Amino acid sequence: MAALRSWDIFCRVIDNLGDIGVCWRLSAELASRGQRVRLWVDDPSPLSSMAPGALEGRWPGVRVLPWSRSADPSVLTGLEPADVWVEGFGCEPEPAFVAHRFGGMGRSWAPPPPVWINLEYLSAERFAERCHGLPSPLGQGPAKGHVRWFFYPGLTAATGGLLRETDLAARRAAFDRAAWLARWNIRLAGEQVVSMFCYEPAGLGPWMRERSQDARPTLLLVPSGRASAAVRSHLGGSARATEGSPGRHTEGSLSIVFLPPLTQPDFDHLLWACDANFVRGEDSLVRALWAGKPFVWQIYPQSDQAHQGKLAAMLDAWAAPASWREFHRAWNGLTDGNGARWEPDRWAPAVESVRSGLEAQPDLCQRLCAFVDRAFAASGSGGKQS
Ligand code: TRH
Repeated sequence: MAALRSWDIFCRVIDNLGDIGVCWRLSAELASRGQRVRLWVDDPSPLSSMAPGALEGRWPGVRVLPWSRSADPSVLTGLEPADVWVEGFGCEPEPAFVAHRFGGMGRSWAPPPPVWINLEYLSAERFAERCHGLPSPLGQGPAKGHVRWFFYPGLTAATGGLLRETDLAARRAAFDRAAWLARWNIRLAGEQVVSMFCYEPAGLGPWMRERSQDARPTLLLVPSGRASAAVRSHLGGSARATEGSPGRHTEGSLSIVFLPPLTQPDFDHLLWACDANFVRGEDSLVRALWAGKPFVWQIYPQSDQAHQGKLAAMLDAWAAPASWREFHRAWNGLTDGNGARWEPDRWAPAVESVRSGLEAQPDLCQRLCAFVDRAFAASGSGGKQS
């Protein structure tokens, strides 16, 4: 049983939904386990659809605060010091925030320093195991001499694991697919149902064309935003129109339903309702793993091409069969697509094997709380527990 503590989680939104998606999921899950969380974020707007009520202070255990206030002296003066700091993806808390906490160290009334964690990006590359849990001593600034710890999510026991809610398996088992689809006026008539959460993969148009000419009908469910714009750009006529044109758009055997912005739990429901899923970035990849349906991952592309090694390591970690691997390489623009076959049914056993292996491991929050407990024990301060 982990000690109950207070947490400051810092999030700067660089692009897309992943930064806030991960930081929110971590915040909400820690809170559901009794931890008290303040989430400092520079652009909280995606939370209005991802987690309704969070911005209005109606989320038990989590307070969402504007990033700018973390540098405001009048806010800092009255702020109860947190036991743990988690910065998402090296986002660096404001110098004023750090100075306020560490500047007074050594005074008789100073609280013990927080355990300061840098939560890194998910990767299956070797360095994640190598670097997970390493200290990074701060060489300058008001926190000079203190330590920040690297915490790497990952797929193995030697990493920080993956975010997973304690009630996830039970919720998935109780999920009523027909009822969820009926919310979007969908009644199935034998189609394969596929979700499409992607950037702008070159293979999207050809894949849609193939499905439209396939003997097997496909129903494509498309969440709003970049994915929706990408799919629309391959459609003709009215469906090409902007976000918000409701109803089904049909091209041959392919029909498409565009969805509004979903809550995070509903994003899971989308993945559970489908026979196969296209996902992107990191958080939706993890959700696709938990959904346990055949999926294709579009990795976030990096200008230095570092994503290529990251994709290869992930495919290795899944022991992906050849056709799954080939489809991934094509979808991520690493091949011309010749030879990549859409065969989700053949990928299903591998996905199930990865999912069940990962579910047997402790989740990220368990590992993070245990890590923090050990860090406090080693420092001799114990931290303040509630
Ligand atoms: O949005 P992303 O592409 O985020 C990416 C990656 O995280 C990448 O590593 C990062 O560097 C880059 O942004 C800047 O994909 P990701 O990570 O899957 O995050 C999407 C989140 O949005 C996920 O938490 C699910 C959530 N979501 C909803 O809650 N409702 C929705 O309707 C949709 C479409 C997504």
